This record gives sequence, structure tokens and C-alpha cells, in this order.
Amino acid sequence: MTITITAFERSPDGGKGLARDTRVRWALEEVGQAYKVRLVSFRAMKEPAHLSLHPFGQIPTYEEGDLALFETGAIVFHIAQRHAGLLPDEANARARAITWLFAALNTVEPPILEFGNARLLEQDKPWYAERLPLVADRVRNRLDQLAARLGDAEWLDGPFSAGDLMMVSVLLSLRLSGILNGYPNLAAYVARAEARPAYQRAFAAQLAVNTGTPAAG
Ligand code: GTB
Repeated sequence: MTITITAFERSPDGGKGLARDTRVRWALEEVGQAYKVRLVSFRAMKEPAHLSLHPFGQIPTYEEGDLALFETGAIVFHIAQRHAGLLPDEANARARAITWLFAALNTVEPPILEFGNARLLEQDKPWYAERLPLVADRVRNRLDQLAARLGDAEWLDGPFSAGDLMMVSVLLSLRLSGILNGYPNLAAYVARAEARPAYQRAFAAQLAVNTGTPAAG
């Protein structure tokens, strides 16, 4: 059955791979599923046709036959459940990998989003200079904990999983801030994930959309 996802017609990041369709593309590449992409403008995202797929008028969405999904966590989980390659077969190991997927979205990403929003939207506020260090400390607190848990391991719990895919996707949004540089094992973890052929293909595909060049391969 054909899988169709949605992505920005033009991502505000110009193709840095930070828009969330990249996570979904990456998951599909990891499990070897072909997919189509429907590009949507900011205006089209708020129109009824797209709102029927995504109640909050956002990308990405995922369509496969009768099934329409939104929320990258749910989409990546669905892909990982349906296809081999992103979740271990053994029940407890599978539950732990799913736990990391939730931890990425519910525990690590919120302070990172808050930090990003502060830098993007609050710079003109009189309290910005006072608030930003507090928000950055909340990010560092989570990174300290994550770095301690990862230690020298290659991935968070055994083989690469949907949990790593989501955690790395979340950490990548910190790259431009430089914060990750203070965490050599997390920076190396992100680099290992980015070197995966599936990530490379996903990144190239979104870049092609945003630069108007055809994806290689
Ligand atoms: N919780 C949802 C999920 O995980 O699927 C969040 C989806 C979401 O935030 N979608 C964003 C969107 O559609 C695009 S990815 N925004 C339009 C809107 O809300 O009107 C977030 C994003 C956008 C841009 C950059 N960037 O330019 O760097 C990075 C991340």
C-alpha cells in the first residue's frame, strides 16, 4: 500500500532537516519502505483538506490506505510496529526501546523546545537575558542525565531503535545552539546516527525539496 507523508513546501530552515518530516522519512528509510511526499504550503496546512488529516494544521501527516496519522511519535511508532528494523523482537527489549521513544518526546524535547522558542520569539523582551540562562540550564540538566545514562554505549539500549531515532532527532535541533559541544558522548551519538545510510537518504530527500535539486540515488 502506498505511504504518503506531508512536508513543508519550503521549510523555514531551508533544508537543515529540522522540520519533523525528516524523522518520518528516516524511519521509513530505516525499514526500507518507499513513500511519497505531498508538499503543503503554510496556507494549505490551515485549510479543511489538511485539517481533516491533522487537527492542528501541521506537518507531517502519514497516510496508508484507510489509515491517516499525525504526530511524529505515533507515526514513527506505527512504522516501527509494522516493519522490522526499529524495535527489538524480544518483549522487554521492545518495551524499553518504546520507553526511549517516549522519553525523547516527553522528557528531553520539552525543555529543548522551550529553549528554541525563547531564542526565536523572546529576544526583544526585557527579561530575555535573565530568563534564557534558566531555560538553558533546564536543557543542560536533561543532557547531563542523558549523557550519564548513555556513557560509552553506542545506542541507548542495545541495537539502534526507534528510541534512538527519536532521541537523535530531538538532539539535532540543539546543534545550532552549540550546547551539544559540551557533551562529547552525545555529540558522537548524534554523529553516529547521522552517518547511518537511512538518515543520509532522509536528509538528502528533504534537502532536495528545499533547494529544488533532485535527491541523489
Ligand atoms: N507534535 C507534533 C509532531 O511531533 O508531529 C509537532 C508538529 C510540528 O511542530 N509541525 C511543525 C508545523 O507544521 C513543523 S516541524 N508547523 C507549522 C504550524 O504549526 O503552523 C517543527 C519545525 C518547524 C521549523 C523548523 N525550522 O525551521 O528549523 C524546525 C522545526
